[in-house]
Amino acid sequence: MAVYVFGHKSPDTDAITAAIAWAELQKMLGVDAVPCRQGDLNPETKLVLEKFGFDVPELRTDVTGEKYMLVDHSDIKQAPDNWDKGELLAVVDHHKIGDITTPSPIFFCAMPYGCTGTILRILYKDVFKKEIPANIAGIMMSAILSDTVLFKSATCTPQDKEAVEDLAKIAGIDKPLDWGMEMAKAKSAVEGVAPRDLVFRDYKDFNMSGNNVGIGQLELVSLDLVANIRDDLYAELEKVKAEGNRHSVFLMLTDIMQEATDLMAVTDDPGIVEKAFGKKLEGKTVWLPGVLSRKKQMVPPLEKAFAA
Ligand SMILES: [Mn+2]
Repeated sequence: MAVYVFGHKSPDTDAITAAIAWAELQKMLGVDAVPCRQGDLNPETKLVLEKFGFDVPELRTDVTGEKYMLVDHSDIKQAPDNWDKGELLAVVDHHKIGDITTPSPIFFCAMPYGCTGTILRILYKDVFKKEIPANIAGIMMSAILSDTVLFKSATCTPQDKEAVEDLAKIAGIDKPLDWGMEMAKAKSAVEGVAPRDLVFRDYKDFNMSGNNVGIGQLELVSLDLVANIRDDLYAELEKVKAEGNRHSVFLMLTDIMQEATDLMAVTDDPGIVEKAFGKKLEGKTVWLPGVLSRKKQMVPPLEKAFAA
């Protein structure tokens, strides 16, 4: 029986490549693992799969009656539908532990590194003692460059840098940072994309002290790219908030060269922004220097503010 491997909803490069790389390792171990995606690929992920010669994983959104594994998340809100009506066999993740539970023991591996790809390299090498195929090394390396924003993110660890160095050799990539910059440019593509698709390009829902909170992120090589569509993005955030009965919807407009985020917020309580970040909204946004990471610099202060 097939075992389906899922990254989170609104997949990013790590969610997709980790599903492929973990499924490949499972196949080496004799499991009939099939990588899946829960949504459309962003332009960066498409570029990565093309470069290293992988097909787009099949679309699946429900695991009723299926055996499955999760990578890059363990939050119910980001997992496939009916997660509790299938059998979860494994989790490999680098986020805070989520709210998924199981009735039996499973393989559960969480490490606080910058990317699931970094953990997968350790699992290949040190736990299951398998060679990493060159093309798999290429997508894992790409995911680490993406998740750590070319090593600039607060989430980046020495293990991530070591992994990129090693994986680049296996993949035959001479200058991984040059490749990372090419990926960043692809990820910045906003022209001709509907505002709704931009909001959901890299979007996650959270439950914060009983409040539905959505946080999207656009990583851009320059904020000029969105200068003309800010009002459209804001209008879309208002819609998303109303549709999902959400308390707040945030969109991080992250300038990866300036290393800062202009945080756009639609919220029932504008005070929550000041509580979390010590700065008031000015109009639609608040400027947060040094903030690149949703996981480390957005979610924890917001959760604290909501809990207070
Ligand atoms: Mn990740």
